[in-house]
Amino acid sequence: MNKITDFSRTIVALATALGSGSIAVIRMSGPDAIVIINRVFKGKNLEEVPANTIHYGRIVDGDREFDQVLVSVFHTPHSYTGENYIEISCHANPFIVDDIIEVLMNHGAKAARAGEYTLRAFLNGKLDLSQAEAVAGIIQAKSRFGIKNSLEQLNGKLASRIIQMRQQLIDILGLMEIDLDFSEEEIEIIPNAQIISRLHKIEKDLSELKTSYNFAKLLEGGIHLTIIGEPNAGKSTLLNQLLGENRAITSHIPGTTRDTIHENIVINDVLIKLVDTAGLRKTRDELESEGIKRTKSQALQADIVLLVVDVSSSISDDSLNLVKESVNWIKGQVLLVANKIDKGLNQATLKKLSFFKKPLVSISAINGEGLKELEKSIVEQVSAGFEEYSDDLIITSKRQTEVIEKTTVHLYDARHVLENDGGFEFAAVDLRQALNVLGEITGETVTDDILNNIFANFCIGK
Ligand SMILES: Nc1nc2c(ncn2[C@@H]2O[C@H](COP(=O)(O)OP(=O)(O)OP(=O)(O)O)[C@@H](O)[C@H]2O)c(=O)[nH]1
Ligand SMILES: [Mg+2]
Repeated sequence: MNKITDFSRTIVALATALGSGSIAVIRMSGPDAIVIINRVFKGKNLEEVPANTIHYGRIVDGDREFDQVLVSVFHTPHSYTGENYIEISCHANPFIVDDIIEVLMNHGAKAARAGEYTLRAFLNGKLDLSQAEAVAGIIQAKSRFGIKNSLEQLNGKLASRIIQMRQQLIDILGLMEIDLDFSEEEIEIIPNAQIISRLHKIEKDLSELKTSYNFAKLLEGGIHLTIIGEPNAGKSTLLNQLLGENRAITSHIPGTTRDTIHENIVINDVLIKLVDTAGLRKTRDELESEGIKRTKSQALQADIVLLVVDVSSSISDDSLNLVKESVNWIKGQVLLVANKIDKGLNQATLKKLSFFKKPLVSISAINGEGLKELEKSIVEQVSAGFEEYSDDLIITSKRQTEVIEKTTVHLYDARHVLENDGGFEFAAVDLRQALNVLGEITGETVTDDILNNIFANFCIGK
């Protein structure tokens, strides 16, 4: 018996969400899946039908009928789990689902644990560990971006990259071992420097993968975008325009917005968490001061800050200083937004703003002119931290990132040994560790504890 799943037992669970609906799917996998369903299925003899076929019939046990169903039949090894496997499509009523599962259990199936189908699929070599994680990733993704990444992982993109890197390590180790065999004879098979540079390259590839995780996290969690600027610059008008609704109060009176206003929008499938804030200026008003404190805190937390300036009128020295200071203390990306262009451009103001080296984004918050360009700039800012990637392979799991970190430490140690002329035999120890750890991504080298941890995060029926 395998320690983490008992392959001799047939497992059953609901695969679709619990609740009422038109159809629910119950899946059963294991050596007796077809025998068990056949005992309660009134219709064709399912033990005699060909694989990959669907059959209409009724689920009946004794004199009790439970539902009219469709049963899909798959034979080992050509199924999701690699075992004999059936799917029952029944009417989605929780009583019906419960009863059918109970009947199947009475006839020999046992309740599946969380992730047990995908675990079996992994153990039977139907998918590697990164693909198994991708299954959970697809289901849990909070954006289309997340789904796309997980789908690519399910297609084996990450796995093939990791296998390639491991092969490079195996090649290096092989050369080092040959070199050691010939060490008595003073024949150098591969120069130290060449191994060092090859290790460098692998470390760099791993580091890119690791950064991609931060990027994925940013996009999955949404981009925090804060609108700041002097009072009356048109921040609230801009928020309303981006939202397409009259959410925030706007007025010609400076200091209209006192508290922060939070709303979400989606641009190009990316969730943007918008925050409108109180205008920044020196004030004695206690309430306004509190508002300005909040503005600063929101701007500090933001991934992107829209710094709005009214470019239709002359900018005061105080306001200009405020803009300059903001650019210094903001940690995220800054977009300088030139507003109110419908009222004309004040050339002196534009000149004063030329200290800002990046192009301004010109808009009219009131009539929406330039909004599309602004949205485009926002999207460009989002992908700005991403330029260093030579391809679009993105890691979505924390576990995978940790494996990469551990691998990098071993590679660094190996390289360090070589750089200090420590000898191949010592570097090889670190390299073997790196190779071993890296294999945890695809599951080539993996312990039961790691597997239990991963699959415990799945839902029942996956
Ligand atoms: N002509 C013109 N007027 C604008 C534009 N954007 C905003 N306004 C006007 O400028 C005034 C101030 O706009 P708000 O959006 O309230 O400005 P704010 O930056 O939120 O101001 P505070 O909340 O006081 O910090 C209002 O009268 C708006 O109608 C614009 O693009 N063109
Ligand atoms: Mg406002």
